[in-house]
Amino acid sequence: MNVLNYINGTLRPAVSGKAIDNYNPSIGAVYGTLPDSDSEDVQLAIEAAEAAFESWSKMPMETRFDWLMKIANEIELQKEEFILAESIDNGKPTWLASMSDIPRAVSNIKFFAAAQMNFPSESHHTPGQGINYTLRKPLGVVGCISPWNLPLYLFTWKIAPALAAGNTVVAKPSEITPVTAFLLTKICEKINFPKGVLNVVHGLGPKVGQPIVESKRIKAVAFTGGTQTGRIINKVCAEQFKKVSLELGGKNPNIIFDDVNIDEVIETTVKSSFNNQGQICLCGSRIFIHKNIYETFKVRFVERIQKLQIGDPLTDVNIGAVVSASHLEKILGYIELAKQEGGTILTGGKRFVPEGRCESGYFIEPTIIEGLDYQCRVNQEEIFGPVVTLTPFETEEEVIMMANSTLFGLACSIWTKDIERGHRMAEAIESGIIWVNSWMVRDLRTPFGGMKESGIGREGGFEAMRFFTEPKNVFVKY
Ligand code: TXE
Repeated sequence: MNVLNYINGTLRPAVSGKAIDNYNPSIGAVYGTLPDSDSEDVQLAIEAAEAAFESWSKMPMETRFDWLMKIANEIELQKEEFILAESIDNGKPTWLASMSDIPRAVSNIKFFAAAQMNFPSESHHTPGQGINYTLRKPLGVVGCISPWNLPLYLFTWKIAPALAAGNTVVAKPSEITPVTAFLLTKICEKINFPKGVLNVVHGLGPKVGQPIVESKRIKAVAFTGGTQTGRIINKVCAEQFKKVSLELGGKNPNIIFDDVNIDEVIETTVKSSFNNQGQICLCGSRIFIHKNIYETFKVRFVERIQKLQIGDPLTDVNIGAVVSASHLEKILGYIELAKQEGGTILTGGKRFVPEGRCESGYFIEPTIIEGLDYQCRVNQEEIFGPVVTLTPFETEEEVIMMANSTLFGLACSIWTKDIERGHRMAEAIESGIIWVNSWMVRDLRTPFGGMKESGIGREGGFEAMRFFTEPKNVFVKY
C-alpha cells in the first residue's frame, strides 16, 4: 500500500515527490511506501490548520461530536481492513489488533467526542467580593506525534482530545507504521471531514516531527515515543515556552508477594510480559517475586511461556514479529548484554525463524532471564521487547528500593491478597500508574502518564482536555 499525506482535506504525496519504503516486519520485506515529507509539507499542513481553526473552534459542540462520531463509526464499519492493516504493518497478531488496537482507537474517538460535551469549567466564589469563573479555550494548531507500537491506538489517543477540545491538528504517525493513520485519513476524505482540521504528514522524525515541534505557529505538542526523542522535543519546547505533553519509556516493576494465587498471577504476567512482543510502554519487564514462592513461580512461568506459539501474525499465534530489523538487533543486543552481566537465560534468548512465508521476519523467542543485579543495565534500561528479568525479594522495603531504582516511573503492578499492603505499596512506588492485582485495566477517564524520565504531564479524561485548552480566569466583582 502506498501511503499519502492528508493536507487541507486532500490526500497527496510529499511536495518533493520522494517516498520511503515501508516494511512488513513479519516477512522482512518492503510492501509499500510512504511520503518522505519535509518542512515544506509541514508548512502547508500548518497553513491549512490555521485557516480551519476559526470555524472548527467555534463550531457547536454537538456538530463537532457528530463529525468525530462519523470517523469512529466508519472505522468500526471497516474494522476488518484496519485489523489486517495494523497486523501487517506492525507485526502484531491479528487477535491483538482485533481485541485491543482497533476497538480502542474507536473508543478513544467516541470517548473524547463525548468528553468535550461534559467538560465543566470551574467557578470559585470569593466571599464578599465576587465570583471567578474559568474559560477554557482551544489553543490553536497543535502537533501530535505518535509511535509505532500501538499505531492507531496512540494516534487517536492524541488527535481525538486535541480535535474535541476545538484545536486543529498537524499529526505525524511513526514512519515505521503509517498505514492505519492513512486509512483514517481516507475515511476523513470520504466523509468530507472539514478540510484543514486534521492534517497528517508522514515521514521521518527529524524531517517532519522536528519542524512541527520547532514551528512557532504550533501552540502545543503531544508526543509519545522514546525518552531520547522526548528529551530533544522538550528542549525545543522549553525555549519557546510551548505546552508539551510527553509519554515516554518505562521499565516497569511487576511485584508479586507470597500470598497470591500463583496461577492467576501467571496468566496476567504472561500478558504483561509478552503482549505485543513486549512492545508496550506499560509492560512489566522487571518481575520481582517474593523468595518464598520464587522457585515455584519461576518453574511454572517458564513452562507456560514455552507453550506460547510464535510466528505468522496472520495466523493463530501468541507472539508475532517485532517491529523492525533495527529493533530486532537492539533487543538481541540486550540479551547478549544480559549474559555478559551474569544473567542466566531460562528460556528463549534467540531469534526465531518460522517455516514458510515468514522465514525472513523479525521474530524473537520470549525470553526470561534471572540472576541479574537490579542495578545492571538490562534491569535499568528500556529494552521494549519480549524480554523480562526475574529477581527475588524478601521485604517490602527491599522491593520498593529496587522497583524505584530506575530513571523511569510509568507503571507498576502489585500482586497481594493483603489489601493494606497493596495500598501501602501503591503509595511508595514512584510511578504514574499502579495496578493492584491486575495489569492494563484502563478506564479512559483516569490520568495516564509517567513520572521521572517516563514523561511530563498526563493524558486521559479531562487531563487531556485541560492540556489541549488554555484556562483563563475571569473575576467579576459584586
Ligand atoms: O522512537 P522515537 P523509536 C522507546 C523504545 C524504543 C525507543 C526508540 O525503547 O526502542 O523508544 O524507538 C518521531 N522530533 N519507545 O526510535 O524515535 C518518530 O518519527 C520530532 C517507547 O522508534 O521516539 C515517531 O513518530 N519527532 C514508546 C515518534 O517520534 C521525532 C513507543 C516516536 O519515535 C523526532 C516507541 C524528532 N527529532 C518507542 N525523532 C512508548 N513510550 O510507548 C523521531 N520522532
